[in-house]
Amino acid sequence: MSTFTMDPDWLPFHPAPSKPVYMPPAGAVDAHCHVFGPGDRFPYAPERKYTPCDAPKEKLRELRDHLGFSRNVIVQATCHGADNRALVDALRTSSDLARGVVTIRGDFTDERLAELDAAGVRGVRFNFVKRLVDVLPFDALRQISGRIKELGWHIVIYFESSELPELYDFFTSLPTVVVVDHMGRPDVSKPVDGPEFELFIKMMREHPNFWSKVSCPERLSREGPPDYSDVRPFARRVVETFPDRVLWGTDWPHPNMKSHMPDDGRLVDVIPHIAPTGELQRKLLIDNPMRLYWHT
Ligand code: 0GY
Repeated sequence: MSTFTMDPDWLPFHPAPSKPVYMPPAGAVDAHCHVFGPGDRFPYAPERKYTPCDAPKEKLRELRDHLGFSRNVIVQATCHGADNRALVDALRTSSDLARGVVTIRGDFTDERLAELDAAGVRGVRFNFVKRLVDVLPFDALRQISGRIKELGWHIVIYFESSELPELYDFFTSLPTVVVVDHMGRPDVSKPVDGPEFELFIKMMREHPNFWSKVSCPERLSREGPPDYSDVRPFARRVVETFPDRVLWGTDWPHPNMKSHMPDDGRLVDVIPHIAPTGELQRKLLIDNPMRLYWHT
């Protein structure tokens, strides 16, 4: 009997994703995915906002191979709080094919950070989505930014587009490379050249240390699967405008999806629509993530 029971409305990941029609180039990196538990071995955090189904490293690897990817970047999800053990275990057993982005607290010692670095951690995630976290300790985040800069790590930020005006100055004062999750979650019912998305584009344009993940059409779309056609113009604009600062990820196992659970194969099939040339695809899937996470 498992120690944890997933939330009653939790949607588990797709049991048998299709094989993508689009074949990623050899060496492609899925730069945004998670591992959950298993809860019996790596307990979920007491302060979590949701209890997911277990999504262990073995399943992630199976998916990686099935979709035709070579490497993963595993991002700490809020259900594990700042307990990064499941993620670190996945990195240490990955044969150098995975890197990590963790959550840390101000009281982590330098030794602990060095251990994370040795395991393959290359960044920290600051989560500003209010349904996922309780507090935004700006001073602590600033202090953490200074410490991880010394390690050559970067910061991943996750926020709702409606919050960007308020958070803009804080974000643009961060001293490292800053990677924005899911294009800053644009409201895709608004125009792609409207003021809301323009603010995000301006942040990218005026701050060359900013990168974006062009991930999660399934979260942003109003039209839904399998094409997610309303999200494509947003992602394509970002890829074509900032080809050297974009990353792509599955977001497996798709926490907190309520409308539907995506078929990961169909998500991969969105890639050629947002990165229409071989060169853009190579940058998005290989050159950029390899530079940021494997320092090649
Ligand atoms: C994502 C998105 C979500 C969840 C988390 O850390 C998390 O719990 O990131 C979400 O609920 O939108 O990127 O996985």
